[in-house]
Amino acid sequence: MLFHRQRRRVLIAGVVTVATAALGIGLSTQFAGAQTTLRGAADEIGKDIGVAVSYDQLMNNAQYRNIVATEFNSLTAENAMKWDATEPSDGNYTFTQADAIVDFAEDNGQTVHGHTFVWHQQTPQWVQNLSGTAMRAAMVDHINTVANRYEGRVDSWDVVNEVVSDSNGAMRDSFWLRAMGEGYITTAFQTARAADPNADLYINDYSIEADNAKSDRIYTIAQGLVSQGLLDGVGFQSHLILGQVPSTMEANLQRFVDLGLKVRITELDIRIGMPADSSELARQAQDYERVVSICAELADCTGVTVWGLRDGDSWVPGVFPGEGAPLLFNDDFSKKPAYNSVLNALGDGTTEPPTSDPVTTTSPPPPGDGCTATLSVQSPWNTGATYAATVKADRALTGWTVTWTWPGSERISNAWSIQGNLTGATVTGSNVGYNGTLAAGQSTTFGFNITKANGSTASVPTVTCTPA
Ligand code: 9MR
Repeated sequence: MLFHRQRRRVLIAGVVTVATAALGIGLSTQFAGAQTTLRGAADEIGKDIGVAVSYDQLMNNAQYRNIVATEFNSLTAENAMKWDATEPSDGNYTFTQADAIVDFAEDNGQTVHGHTFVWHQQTPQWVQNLSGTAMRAAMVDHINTVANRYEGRVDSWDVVNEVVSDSNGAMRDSFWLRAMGEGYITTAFQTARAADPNADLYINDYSIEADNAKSDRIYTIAQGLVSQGLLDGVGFQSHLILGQVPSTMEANLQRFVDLGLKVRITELDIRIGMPADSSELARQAQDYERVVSICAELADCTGVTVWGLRDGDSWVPGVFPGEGAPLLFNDDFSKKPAYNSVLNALGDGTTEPPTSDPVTTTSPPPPGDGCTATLSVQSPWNTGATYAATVKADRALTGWTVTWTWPGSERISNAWSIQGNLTGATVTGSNVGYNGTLAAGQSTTFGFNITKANGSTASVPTVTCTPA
């Protein structure tokens, strides 16, 4: 694609302020050590760890807000961005709930994965009753209005959701298909692309985690959209059943990556027959670890979103009576075994030190200046770029400072996992609370976005790293 989205993670000082203007409630939480939060661990490996959030809980439950802000670096509205919530009647848009969630994400330095424009559920009857031509117009207006409103604030969108049926990979027989024919999918993507060229556009579905007839159909649709430059990623919802993580999941995701696409686990939950005993919870933890590891180890997997915070927040028991306990937190906000296994899969917030031969003793790391740091351009666009940076400790460190000078007019506009004097021609920044302590040989990361002269190349200055 021509444009790449700008990462909007704005954590500059390592302090998460759990507040939104809409909520009018402020609560500062010192960001815990990287080892102790999913967010810290995910940041270190450059992945999203997301959660689907409920507007009501975000409004009314301070503990919920606090955990959403400290444990996750990405949000999806579980319901607040769907058509019935944003345009309940023709042309009457209601953004109170969606705005509050996007504000919250912004206040807490989180990305937003938008869900969803075109779905056969939670779309009001007035849309379903329209003729093909009128339905097309309503779809275009809806996507334009919602995408424009959140342009620059929502990083990626599930443009269409669940367009393939469960029977043999046939297209879903939805009111969209009946009124508009299969072209409704292309129309949706063309509209979304034009409305927000910087957002990543996804096709999202369930039961496509394995290599099967349904994922084959998604693959064919994806090929067509890729050839038109309209698709950036595939969302694998991953509403899974205990013990049934598909054996082909990794290879299946890889074949979409091989099309040049990003992949993302968009709605992860793993349900258990109730009541869940401790061995089932342990098995669930293993299943979670496997799914998150698949994403952690696949460079083009952007991240994992869990579909709700606590077990009691989940949609599962309502739809599958007798099944439940599918998420990472208990209803009292205590962590389940699956929480710890997700943390493990994300690398525990630490980069593994090089493995040493258990028989021979290893010599201490060679003496150096203490640390080295490098910058790399992740995604450039005409007037800016996102950078990833790595700081590597040559010996045990309790903190670090990096400095460099931009050769031209490049300037940092926002940064994460680093603090200091960041916005001038000479940048001087230090670790934040959770990424200063490093063992010899260990690495950590920070990142930032820059603005630059239109069309210029994003330069890669040499960085000097000094231990604290
Ligand atoms: O979790 C959502 C639940 O609160 C809603 O009642 C339901 C309505 O259909 O949608 C649930 O989320 C779904 C998501 O939007 C699309 N994939 C399946 C999810 C679970 O049903």
